[in-house]
Amino acid sequence: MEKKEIAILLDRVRRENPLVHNITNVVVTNFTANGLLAIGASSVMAYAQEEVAEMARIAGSVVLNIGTLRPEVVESMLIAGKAANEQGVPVILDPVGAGATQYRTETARMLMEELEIAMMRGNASEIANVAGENWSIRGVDAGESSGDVFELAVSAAKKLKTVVVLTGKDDIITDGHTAFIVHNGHPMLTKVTGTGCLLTSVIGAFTAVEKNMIKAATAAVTIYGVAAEIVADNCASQGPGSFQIEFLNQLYLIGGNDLIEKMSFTRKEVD
Ligand code: ATP
Ligand code: TZP
Ligand code: MG
Ligand code: MG
Repeated sequence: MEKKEIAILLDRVRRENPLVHNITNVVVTNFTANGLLAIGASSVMAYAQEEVAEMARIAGSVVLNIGTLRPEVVESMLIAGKAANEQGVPVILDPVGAGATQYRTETARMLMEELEIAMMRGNASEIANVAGENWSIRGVDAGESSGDVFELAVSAAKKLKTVVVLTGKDDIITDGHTAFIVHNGHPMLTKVTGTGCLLTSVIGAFTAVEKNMIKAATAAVTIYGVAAEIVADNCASQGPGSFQIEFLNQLYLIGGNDLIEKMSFTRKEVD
């Protein structure tokens, strides 16, 4: 993937203004809606079983996020996911906290089984737990592990037959054969709740304008990471409150040579 292609995909998001249907958690709802608007997409949150199929059908993508799951919302996820699958609308899963409780792990696995999930985005623990490997997890945050995250992403993608986006210091995007490793990002992203969840929805926006899931995710993850780096470089106050606001501003402002110059990713063929 060329750096220029990433800038072109950002332009497409801004021109086409895709609608992302989010069934997400109560912590990140407002941040997700504002982040999607800032990058140039549109956002709707709809949860009622009476309307989710209709909403999913008119959306450019559907993002399912299990951060504060409840049985009736899980049912809505299945209805929305099936309607999206029938219509060819990509469905992205964020298995927030998978591995922390049995309910989360089983729900994430059930959604993977029942739906055609085009992509799953999570931290190493979440990906490992959905794929059936036992990594430590603390609540919704990644646990410590000495495991090889690249190997984990590749094996999870193969096993789950989906594109895996495993985030952390480096981000790995792979279908189990081709992989991109994105080096952009900043540790301040871990000091603001919902930056992972928003990233999953931003990826959703890119899947609405680019059918190649690896390209869509690599573009979204790279732009997101560069935006965080620019904020960390420019922001007068180094605290998380200012970072959160300036990050939204930067998702809106990012582009041009700055973006191209700061992008850093490598491609790796697995077999
Ligand atoms: P967690 O709850 O474990 O923080 P998450 O779902 O919030 O997980 P992250 O893995 O933190 O998701 O990814 C969110 C964003 O933060 C991504 O863009 C990722 O590249 C970035 N990120 C996470 N950790 C770091 C780090 N140590 N250095 C740079 N960027 C990071
Ligand atoms: N608790 C349930 S969902 C959630 C918390 C704190 C937000 C998690 O957001 P992220 O993006 O995974 O950090
Ligand atoms: Mg986080
Ligand atoms: Mg998360």
